[in-house]
Amino acid sequence: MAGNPIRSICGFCHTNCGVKIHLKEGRISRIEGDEEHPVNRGYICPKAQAIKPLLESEERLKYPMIKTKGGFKRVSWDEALDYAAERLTKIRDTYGPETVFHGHGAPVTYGARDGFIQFMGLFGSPNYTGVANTCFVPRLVAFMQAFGGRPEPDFEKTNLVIFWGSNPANTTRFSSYAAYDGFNRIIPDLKKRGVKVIVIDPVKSESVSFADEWIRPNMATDCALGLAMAHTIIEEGLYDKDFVEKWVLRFDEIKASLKAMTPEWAERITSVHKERIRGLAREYAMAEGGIILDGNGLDMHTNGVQMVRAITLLIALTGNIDRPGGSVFYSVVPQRTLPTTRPEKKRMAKEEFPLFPQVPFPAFKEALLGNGEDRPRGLIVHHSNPVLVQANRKRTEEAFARLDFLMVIDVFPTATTQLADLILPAAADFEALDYRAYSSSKGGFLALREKVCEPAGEARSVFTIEYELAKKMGMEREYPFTNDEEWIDFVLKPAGVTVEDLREKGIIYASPPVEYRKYEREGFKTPSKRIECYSKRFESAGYGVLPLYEEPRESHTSRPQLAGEYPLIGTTRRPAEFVHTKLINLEVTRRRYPEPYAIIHYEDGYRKGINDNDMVEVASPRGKITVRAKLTDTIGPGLISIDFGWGNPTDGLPSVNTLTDDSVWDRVSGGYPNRMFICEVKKV
Ligand SMILES: Nc1nc2c(c(=O)[nH]1)N[C@H]1C(S)=C(S)[C@@H](COP(=O)(O)OP(=O)(O)OC[C@H]3O[C@@H](n4cnc5c(=O)[nH]c(N)nc54)[C@H](O)[C@@H]3O)O[C@H]1N2
Ligand SMILES: Nc1nc2c(c(=O)[nH]1)N[C@H]1C(S)=C(S)[C@@H](COP(=O)(O)OP(=O)(O)OC[C@H]3O[C@@H](n4cnc5c(=O)[nH]c(N)nc54)[C@H](O)[C@@H]3O)O[C@H]1N2
Ligand code: SF4
Ligand SMILES: [Mo]
Repeated sequence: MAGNPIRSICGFCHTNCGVKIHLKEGRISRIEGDEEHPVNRGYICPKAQAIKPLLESEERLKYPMIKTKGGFKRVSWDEALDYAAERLTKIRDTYGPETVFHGHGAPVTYGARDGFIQFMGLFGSPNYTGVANTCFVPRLVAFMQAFGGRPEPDFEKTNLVIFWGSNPANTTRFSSYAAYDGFNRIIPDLKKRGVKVIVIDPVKSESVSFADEWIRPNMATDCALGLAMAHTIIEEGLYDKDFVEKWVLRFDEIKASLKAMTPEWAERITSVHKERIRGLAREYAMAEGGIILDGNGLDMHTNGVQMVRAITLLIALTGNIDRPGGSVFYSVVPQRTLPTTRPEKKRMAKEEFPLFPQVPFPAFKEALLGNGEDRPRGLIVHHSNPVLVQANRKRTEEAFARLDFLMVIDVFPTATTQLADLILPAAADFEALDYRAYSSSKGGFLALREKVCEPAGEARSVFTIEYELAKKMGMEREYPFTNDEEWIDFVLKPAGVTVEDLREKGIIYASPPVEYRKYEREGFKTPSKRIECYSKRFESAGYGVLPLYEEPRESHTSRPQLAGEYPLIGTTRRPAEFVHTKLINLEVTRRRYPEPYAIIHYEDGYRKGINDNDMVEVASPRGKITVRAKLTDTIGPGLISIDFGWGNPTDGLPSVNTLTDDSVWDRVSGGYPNRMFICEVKKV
């Protein structure tokens, strides 16, 4: 660390904005956006003001703790790591290394992405699980099969933007990992250029405020909407014929399969008027460079992967792939991936979920609750809060109670650390070195998350914890790094950039600027080198060679016997003021957003005798929670939206995932329907 202010990057969300941290007498005095950082160009969102309160919070975990009969007991690092080594070794010797799992959270930082990954490889377990079933990876699976990669939106050159199941007004998630010279300028720039913005969302989200048009399909019916758009595009001859002929595999079969999927058919499923579906299809097909930005609203449904397959079809038919203004493949900074050693054992549930790159959480959870001899025995949770973020909190807790050993590495006490056998305190962002790679039209670049202060109490950086534990278990010789700086230097070797370089130069570009239509040179990265919306890989995995609309698996139609008792559909919301379960416990955030709300339409409120600000009980087949009602018209009658994030011991408020369903999931990705559950609400 050097200088004042210190240039670093915020890691609260995936946007990873550049920040300048001013110090006064060794303590943070002020935080501002870094105008030289291409992600934010000086802008920072209000959440960044939580950096100092988080680092200085009295609630932080400050030393290792072991669970005893009388509660948690403070221990030294030496005792803690001896204990972990002993428990993990015992599991390995008794049941095999593959019965120890790794549970990760959203990879908002690369520390979160890479922590304990090398450890797992050397320990001998291929079993990684975590939040991937709820976030991004269900969409990634559909994109990988179709195009061999996940494209980024080319906002700079586009002529039409469709935010489909995404709400960047709250989440700042305008891309997966790309930078656009200030994300806060994207919308104003689109407006200045007269580019139309459309939002497709069952809820009137905050992003509707800057949209020119809002399309409101019924929850989880987007696949039908997309297929009917594809039908229209083909029927009206609006597809890019030259492109399709050359690059889209089996167009004739695609065309035949879409024959019956008319806008009339889709209107009955989605409630979107047939002429609006036709209009939307025409606009997208004729935009000469249009973007569909798929969002997290599509992940947490039992038919989410099929929705995104329909979206890939629209992108393919219109040729909006890797061309100016469409969905493009920016270059990526080359990095080494961990672990460096792949265990021989096959990952669990690979046959059931052949297209998913890890063990989907439902497969892990059901195995844990089952009686198989090979069931999971140990879990290392790093940077995640699975008890609150996966469906059906109570059953997740029951499952975790069956683990022989649960080790949780976190910065605060959480609903998950409460169940742990061993809690290890982690250094937070700015207390340890980290880095980040971004894509952009000017090329892929790197930035350093510089350390600003010492970790709270005895907290340690994750790579220090990992290496020290590996040492205790005699695995250190195969470690390519022993601390944070060496980790970064190791993974950035292919880019030829070191921590020292980043300290000296700040932002470093390390891969080439955008090149459109790379497929003309090298084809797509699929087995056939062409676009595989018609997918033999999906078919051989048992899912249908082409996308098909499937009824959501927790709806009134699929559960008619429960429809009377639970006549409403519940969904969950992600407020802008915090990130998942993070920041909620801090006074700065609590002042702005004190508690979770149930957002209910005026009509439902009137019918049920509920007034604004009343406390209401929301019940689902899994359980009940009591929250405050907000009556609005941002949601349609029959739908109720509950804020997601609470439920930690530090807030003592209810978690919406007490209500969500873990008995059904997306067959491809294990996606739980966390955004859709049947429920009832009454005044308390
Ligand atoms: N402030 C803040 N920022 C964050 C996060 C956070 O928690 N807080 N989380 C980060 C993470 S991990 C992620 S994954 C991203 C997510 O960011 P986005 O991809 O922008 O997704 P969400 O904000 O979850 O918005 C999803 C929208 O989809 C809608 N939706 C729900 N079901 C359906 C459906 O069936 N069809 C359609 N069309 N829409 C549907 C919801 O009503 C919601 O408005 O945000 C990141 N940024
Ligand atoms: N109903 C419903 N469920 C959802 C969602 C939803 O919208 N609705 N969203 C889903 C999505 S998209 C996602 S990504 C997941 C999010 O799931 P998670 O990523 O598991 O959720 P977070 O709350 O971000 O948990 C991160 C944990 O890491 C800790 N932490 C913070 N900084 C550090 C650090 O530097 N080191 C370590 N070791 N720990 C740290 C935090 O204290 C927190 O406990 O939730 C999913 N679940
Ligand atoms: S929380 Fe705000 S400041 Fe931090 S990375 Fe996300 S958008 Fe940027
Ligand atoms: Mo996420």
